[in-house]
Amino acid sequence: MTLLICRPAPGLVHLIKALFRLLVLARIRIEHNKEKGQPMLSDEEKWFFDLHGYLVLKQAVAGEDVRHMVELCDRWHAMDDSELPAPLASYRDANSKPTTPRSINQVEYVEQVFADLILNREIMRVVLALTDNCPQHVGTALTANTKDSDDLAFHGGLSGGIHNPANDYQAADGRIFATFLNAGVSLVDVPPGTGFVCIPGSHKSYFPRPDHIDIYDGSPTVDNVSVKAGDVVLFTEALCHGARKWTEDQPRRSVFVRYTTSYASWSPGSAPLEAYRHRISEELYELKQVASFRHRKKVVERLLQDLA
Ligand SMILES: O=C(O)CCC(=O)C(=O)O
Repeated sequence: MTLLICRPAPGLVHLIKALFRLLVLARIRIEHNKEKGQPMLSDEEKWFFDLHGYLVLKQAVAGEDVRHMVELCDRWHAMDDSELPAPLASYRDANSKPTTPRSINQVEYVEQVFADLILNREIMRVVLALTDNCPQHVGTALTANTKDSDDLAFHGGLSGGIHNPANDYQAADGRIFATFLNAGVSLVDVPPGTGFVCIPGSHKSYFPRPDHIDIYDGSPTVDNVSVKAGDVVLFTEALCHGARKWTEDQPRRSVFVRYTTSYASWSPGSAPLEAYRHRISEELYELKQVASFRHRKKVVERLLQDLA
């Protein structure tokens, strides 16, 4: 009688065996991917990123989240700095330089949608690969450009000499390694002729850029990347880049999410805000921390398992 109760049905045994086989296969795949070092990027993505210094991740952010972020962007950008809920703060005082595009930072401590954006699966897939699985989140800037905003001149770009390890770029042994990345998330459609521009390949150039080359030059020297709402332009900050003047009636709303390697950081002081720690998840708190290059963060382990 007891035996009859304990013996599992043959169908169940098959199911358990099949599940076990799946688990073993998944484990093998993770190990295999770890060995290859950069499992998360396709060969074509590696080729494109190495050649140009950026990737476009199409529709990486859900429409519902984009709409929510636009709403928050409009609400907060209509406020003076003194009225913003803590710990929101403008990068530069909007009153003293009114034509500088205004960026509002620390948004992830106030609204979950920005915390989710930092850990967005598609963005993290690329960030993990490029930082050799040692990322640190160092900042999130919710930015609005209007027709009255200044354009942003070219900055970044390499020209020979010693590479600063805090903003380095290397490609070798089938891998890419970059220590400072910016995921430019567009919350609106950006028509050609305006928005993000860069000099493709300038993240590994040897010769200095001639003085007359500027953000309004055309192809093939300058790439003007037109994107749709929900697309992400993920670039190495070693790339020479800038932004053309905005030409549309409705503001350009973007979120710039910045990541570095956890040990060679462009902004070593940008650790999590301890006073607001309770507002973010343990995973995000960990992602914001400095760590040794030998240390594998738990959040990275979890993401690698999810992505495998
Ligand atoms: O507005 C843009 O697309 C460029 C932003 C930029 O240059 C930066 O975040 O470093």
